[in-house]
Amino acid sequence: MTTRLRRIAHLDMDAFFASIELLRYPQLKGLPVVIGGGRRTVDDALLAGGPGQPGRALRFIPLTDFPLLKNYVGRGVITTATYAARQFGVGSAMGMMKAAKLCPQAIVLPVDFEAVRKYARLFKSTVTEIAPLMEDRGIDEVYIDFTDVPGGQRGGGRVLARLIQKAIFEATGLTCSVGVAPNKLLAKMASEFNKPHGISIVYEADLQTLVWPLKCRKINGIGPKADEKLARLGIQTIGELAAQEKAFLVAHFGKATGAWMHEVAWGRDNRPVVTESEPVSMSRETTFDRDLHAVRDKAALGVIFTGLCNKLAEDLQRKGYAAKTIGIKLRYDDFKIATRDQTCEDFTADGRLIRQLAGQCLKRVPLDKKLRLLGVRASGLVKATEFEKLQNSAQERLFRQQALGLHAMETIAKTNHSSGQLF
Ligand code: DCP
Ligand code: MG
Repeated sequence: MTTRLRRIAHLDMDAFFASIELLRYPQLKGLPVVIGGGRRTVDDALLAGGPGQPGRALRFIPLTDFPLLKNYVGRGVITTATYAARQFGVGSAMGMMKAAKLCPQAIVLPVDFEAVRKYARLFKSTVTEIAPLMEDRGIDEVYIDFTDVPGGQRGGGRVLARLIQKAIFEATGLTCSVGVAPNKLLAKMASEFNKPHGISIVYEADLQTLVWPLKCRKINGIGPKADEKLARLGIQTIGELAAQEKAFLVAHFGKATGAWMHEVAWGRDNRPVVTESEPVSMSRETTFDRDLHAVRDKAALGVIFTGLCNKLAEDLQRKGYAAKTIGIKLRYDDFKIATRDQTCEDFTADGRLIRQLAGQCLKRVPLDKKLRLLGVRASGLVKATEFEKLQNSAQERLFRQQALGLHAMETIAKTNHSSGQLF
């Protein structure tokens, strides 16, 4: 039996925001296009078309109708550029006016954040369908643990990387680049080696030939400041960094950073691939414009309280969670804080039930002082899909729930009638 090597992939979409625009306007393929500038008004103008041609199909808009960089006036910066535009030296974070000098003929389009989010979700879900151990690293990049995935070892990870690239292209029409290496640090560097639409495989033994010639700045974590300081010390490349004594780096950069620099220069990194962390709790709170009193401002407080509970329920539903525990937080006019919570029999994302439980919490705190702040919190969260599975699989549970629901309503009804109680 062959031993499994640790194989970690870093996947990064190619010219992400720009490639998304090319899906919308395929006639721009191969041309220099930069993304930046104002809102989607440019786009609306394109869509509207000239007189007598309202709402032209986007793919038929003639090239001459697209705005050019040379006509751009303003202080906007470029978020990204197609590879055709990059040949002119145009790229991310460059001022548009400066870029116009380098590539006046480039077409300028604004970012469509909604489309960006949609494609980001789509490519990430395509990855997890094939390789479930994925760490979300931002809008267009992820780490993937290939080690135990079928095909993850073949060709050092090349077979699986190719499969994922193909699946993403089929799902989105977009290309990406993948680096596969023994750890995240090296994988992140490797994904840039063959951009766009490339795959690079790096083994431990490649450190000297592939990694050491690179500039220190290529290490994820060495920013412009550290890089400048390294340069002042005569250290330009990762190889030169690796040649330094650890003690020397510690003396110049401090214990933690110095030791870390030494490790990364030698290609060592044990960080695990961390799959999406689940939120522990969600909350909504509000500070009042003026301090409110539980009895004298009862009506106003009641409205605010119900509003918070409904917003919290919406948050849970939108993000797909249900909560086991509902709590409240009060801040009094003397800035003292009181919290209480209540655990329910089942999970909930229902505004009315949250309001009932939070109301029960409120009965357990002193309400003689004025209040500055009121908050509602949901914790003990589960994914709503898990919750539904639980529900569907046990019919008796549902009956029990209904019975409890009725009981809860009775309790609420009783307390509503008792005097001196706020909720
Ligand atoms: N982005 C941004 N502002 C920046 C850099 C990037 O808004 N200063 C956005 C636009 C990019 C996206 O983030 O499309 C992803 O960033 P990348 O650095 O991965 O750049 P690209 O995906 O555009 O190009 P590459 O092919 O080099 O990955
Ligand atoms: Mg990218």
